[in-house]
Amino acid sequence: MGLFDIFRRKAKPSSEASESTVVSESTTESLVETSNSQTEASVSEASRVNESSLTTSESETSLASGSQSTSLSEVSQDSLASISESELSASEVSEQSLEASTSESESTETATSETPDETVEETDTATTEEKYDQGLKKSRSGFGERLNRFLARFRSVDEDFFDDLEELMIESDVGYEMAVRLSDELREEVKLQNAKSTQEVSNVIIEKMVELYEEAGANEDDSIHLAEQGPTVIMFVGVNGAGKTTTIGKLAARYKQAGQKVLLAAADTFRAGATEQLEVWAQRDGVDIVTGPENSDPAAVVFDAVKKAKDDHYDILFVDTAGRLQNKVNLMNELAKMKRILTREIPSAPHEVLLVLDSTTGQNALNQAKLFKESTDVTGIVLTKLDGTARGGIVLAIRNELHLPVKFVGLGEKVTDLEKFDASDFVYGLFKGLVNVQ
Ligand SMILES: Nc1nc2c(ncn2[C@@H]2O[C@H](COP(=O)(O)OP(=O)(O)OP(=O)(O)O)[C@@H](O)[C@H]2O)c(=O)[nH]1
Ligand SMILES: [Mg+2]
Repeated sequence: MGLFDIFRRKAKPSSEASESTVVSESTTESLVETSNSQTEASVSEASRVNESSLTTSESETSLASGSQSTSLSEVSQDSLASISESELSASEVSEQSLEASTSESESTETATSETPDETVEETDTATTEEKYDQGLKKSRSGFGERLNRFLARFRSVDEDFFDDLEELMIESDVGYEMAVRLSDELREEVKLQNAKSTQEVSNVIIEKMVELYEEAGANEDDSIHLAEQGPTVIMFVGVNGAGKTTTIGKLAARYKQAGQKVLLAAADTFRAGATEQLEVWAQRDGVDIVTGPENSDPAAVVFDAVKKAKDDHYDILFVDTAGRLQNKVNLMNELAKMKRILTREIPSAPHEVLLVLDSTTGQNALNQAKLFKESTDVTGIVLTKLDGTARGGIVLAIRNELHLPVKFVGLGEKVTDLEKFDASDFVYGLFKGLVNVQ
């Protein structure tokens, strides 16, 4: 669907736009329904052989510092592609990289005290569109309005214009590759459409951005894969502080409300207080949880949980994992071990391995994603804290550089602040007010 179709449809008053309710539908029912219809969808993302390689220590430093590193090109040829999920060989994995990337978030050790202050019963009347609208406020002013100011300043669309536009795009986290491609294609497009006024040029830019975005995601499957029968198992991975536990808390509430029997596995036995944090969510959501002692083997928790899920006929099992172990080898080995146990008990499990990324960390989140993708079969992304970043362009970079579907977005800290990713809602939330559809 073209950009202007999205804007025309959404701009209609809701009484006229019966169609738009389909897009903005965010009920848990629709969530579950969509997923059900996709049960046999392939895990092609997961099985795709990864050709890129592990970042070297230079880029690890940048991971640790959270800097806007451009060291993606500085990768070693130390590829992880050959490592099968069950045979993660310690010698082939860089010891420090995840340690470095995770140690930056020491402060989130206190996350235990940050328990959800909402209950599931809380009524939330905001529609998906309103939530995107609210959640993308910062990005809109940071990215969208910056674009607007930039356009207003320019008198002629010349080389300087495209250079500056490219820079603005990179600063907005759309990714280097995307920024360059965008400005290249825009050169042609602006000429082709004979765009002269600020509004015309703005429309062309945004339209092109959406076009490239849609093109990059043509084969993406953003549905949630459910088990054909028996429990669906969804594992959450990602560095500490990314929002794994919070996302599980939010999702569990949604599935519970949709009438599903939900079980949580507190397989982060590493961080002090992590189990208690998930227990608080379980209690508030009114769902069951399997826990283990601190520092015990997380795979044992996973084993107990998957057995319980099978024996007691749960519909869905969410597995929370540690964001940090002593080093990357341990973390990746733990994840592989958990997956092996799940697969032994339920051959089709895990049905999803969702990588949780903190959008406020920009390029750093992308670097982390590349590391995880190389050593774990990630099936999709949960992009959290979109409400806290002014650079929503990261959604474009994820699609363009990672080729992993964003399946959910976190738009706030409340239990209701999680939405299934909807490209139309996202684009509209980001550029609303900047595009003239007359
Ligand atoms: N604003 C905002 N905050 C979020 C969102 N998702 C998570 N958070 C906050 O991010 C912080 C860390 O979230 P956690 O869920 O504890 O992160 P985690 O990945 O489980 O971290 P570890 O358990 O340390 O590995 C918490 O304060 C959450 O409330 C979001 O979408 N928006
Ligand atoms: Mg956690």
